Amino acid sequence: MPLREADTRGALSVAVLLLAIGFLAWIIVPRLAGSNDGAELLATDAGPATTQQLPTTSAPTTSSSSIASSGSSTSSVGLEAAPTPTTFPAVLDAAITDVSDRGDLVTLSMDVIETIPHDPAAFTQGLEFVGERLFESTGLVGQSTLREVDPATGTVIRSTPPPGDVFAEGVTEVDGELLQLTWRAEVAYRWDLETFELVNTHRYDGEGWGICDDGDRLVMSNGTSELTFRDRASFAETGRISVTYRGALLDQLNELECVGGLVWANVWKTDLIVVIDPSDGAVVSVLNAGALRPESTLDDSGAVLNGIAWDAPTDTFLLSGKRWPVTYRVRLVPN
Ligand SMILES: [Ca+2]
Repeated sequence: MPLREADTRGALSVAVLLLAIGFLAWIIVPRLAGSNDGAELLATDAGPATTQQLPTTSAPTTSSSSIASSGSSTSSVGLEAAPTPTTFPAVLDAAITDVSDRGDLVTLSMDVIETIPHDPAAFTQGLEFVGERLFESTGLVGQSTLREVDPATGTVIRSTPPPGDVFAEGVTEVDGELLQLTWRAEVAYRWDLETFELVNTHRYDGEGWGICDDGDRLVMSNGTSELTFRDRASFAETGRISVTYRGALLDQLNELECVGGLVWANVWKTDLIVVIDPSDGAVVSVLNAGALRPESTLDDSGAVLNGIAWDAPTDTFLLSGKRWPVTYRVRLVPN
């Protein structure tokens, strides 16, 4: 019967197909079960460097607490494992934890030689010595001030608010005047140092964060990786440079201090200070100042290290922070 012949042929076809599948399974399955090639290939594609670098970046040494408090550690692993590490904060984590691979970088240590009271309400944006006198700029809308502070006692000698509801930023001295930036108002105020009278204003584009005067030009930060150079009298931009750490852009540059032809910079929301060669923008030194963070500020995420003033006669630095109850005088030494 045609129907029975078709059924027989169909059954034979199914049997042949099952045999073929069984044969293939017999050949292939033992090979897969007995080899790690597949797993190794996957691991390679995923990047073995990731697994190798995890222990290094997730278990930093004694500096771990300060780095963790800066909030920079959690994202470091992924960035560190990327083929081209680029921006903050991974590169700075590397500066502290990977000392063996720091190249020409000089890490700094500090000796605290004096602890000075500091107004805990001061949201410090800039510190500047003029001779033996200390000046400070504080921020926040409605709380911004320009003030003179006794560097021995921390007592506020005098204080004045900038005009309007601006958020003040960094300050530096220029030929007997104090130049004070604002965050987003795009205006800089020039104050008479002796009278605290406003003598001039300058307009600029974008944000203002930190400023210092190297004697020939002003250096200004704006929270990016760029430093802008400006004319000391007109405030006109004369150039700019990108700041890099091992060739990677470094942003969040905040309060500045010009010392010895180099530019010192707080890196916002970290316990780190970097030293920049303004000729090429390269970071040449790093200081981890995490040990300075007052315990009473640990619950205040905005109370970060900020404020660098170099005291030339003693070659020491005053370092403080936003809403810190103390300012420290430190002497820095290369490791
Ligand atoms: Ca400064």
